[in-house]
Amino acid sequence: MAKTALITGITGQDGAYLAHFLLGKGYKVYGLLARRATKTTWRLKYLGIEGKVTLLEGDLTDATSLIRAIREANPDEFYNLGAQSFVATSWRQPQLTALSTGLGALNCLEAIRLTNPKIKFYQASTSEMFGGMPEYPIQSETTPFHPRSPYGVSKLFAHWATINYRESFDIFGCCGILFNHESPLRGIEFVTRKVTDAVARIKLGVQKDLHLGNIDAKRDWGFAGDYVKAMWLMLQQEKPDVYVVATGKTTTVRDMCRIAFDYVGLDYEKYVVIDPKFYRPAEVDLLRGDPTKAKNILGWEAETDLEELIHMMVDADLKRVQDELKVAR
Ligand code: NDP
Ligand code: GDR
Repeated sequence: MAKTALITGITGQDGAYLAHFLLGKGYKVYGLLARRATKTTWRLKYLGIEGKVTLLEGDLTDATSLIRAIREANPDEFYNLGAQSFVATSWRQPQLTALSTGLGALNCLEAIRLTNPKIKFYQASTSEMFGGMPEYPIQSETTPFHPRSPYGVSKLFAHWATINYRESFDIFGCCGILFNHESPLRGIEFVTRKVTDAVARIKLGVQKDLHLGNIDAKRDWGFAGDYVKAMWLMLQQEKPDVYVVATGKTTTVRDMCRIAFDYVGLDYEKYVVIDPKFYRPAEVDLLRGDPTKAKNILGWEAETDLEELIHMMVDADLKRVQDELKVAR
């Protein structure tokens, strides 16, 4: 019989890719839709699945809405991808971040416990929980945590809440410690998309330069389309567990810029302006994940390298900006 999934954060980058992936596997897909003044379903539209998923109004900070959503969807699997996910914002809105990113996960777990404890639960944990400390140049499932932002602290609460509900109530709770993953559907505030959008605009003559913060930070970047498969695989195992999902390679923001500008024949050094406005109160300097466990147990491996990913994003942004310019004419 076809399975049913409920996804929080379905309007975000990962939610849209995961919904697309699960529909392809024959799932009935429900998504939690937070009430906003303007429409938020553009990513579902982009992937051609807007009419193929059922959206239920609710918010992670309102546990009653989660209980209602579970009653209506009656899911086999629950993916908690919803969050205030932008690290920089978490210093400006720490309480909101703790409520949605941290307590929101606890609300999901409680809603599952009170309705149907057999529902399998996926928590979107993050490499930000490691904090990129120099003594741990490669991070695995056994690396100590040292979060460096209100976002990282909130995610660590959600991570341990998931493990605690497994140990306390036997909930099938899995945590994917995902390293940065990007796509043409990435929010414009994140550095890869900010760069690929700027490259497109500079190339097409509608932007002069690109203001960035710390371009010496190193990240392990993969493609979101590959990473959602790992989320699903975790819930198909016999036992719930924690897995690092990463490429195993790390690159500076500077070199990522170089790849993007080179692709359209421009020299990044002529356009990138270092702007202290984009520095963070505490930085995560180096992230590089060890995906050995995911490979050995889930049979999962990243399939898209950084160059391919950035080229895909620049191509998508060139098309978007060209379309914008056509409409404006
Ligand atoms: P996005 O920021 O693209 O999406 C976040 C989603 O959460 C959106 O659908 C948003 O809804 C929803 N949301 C925010 N607040 C609430 C709330 N209070 N109630 C209900 N829904 C809410 O994130 P990504 O898709 O990139 O990431 C998915 C998850 O994985 C997040 O939890 C993120 O922290 C985590 N993660 C992401 C990584 C990455 O590199 N992308 C790496 C590791 C972890 P709306 O559209 O209405 O704002
Ligand atoms: P991150 O992603 O904080 O790793 O969190 P982001 O793309 O925002 O930053 C990556 C690195 O780039 C540096 N940087 C800049 N970042 C942004 N956004 N804008 C700039 O102008 C800029 N200049 C330099 C940052 O300082 C940082 O070092 C993402 C999110 O998706 C989280 O939700 C997720 O948990 C982690 O990835 C893994």
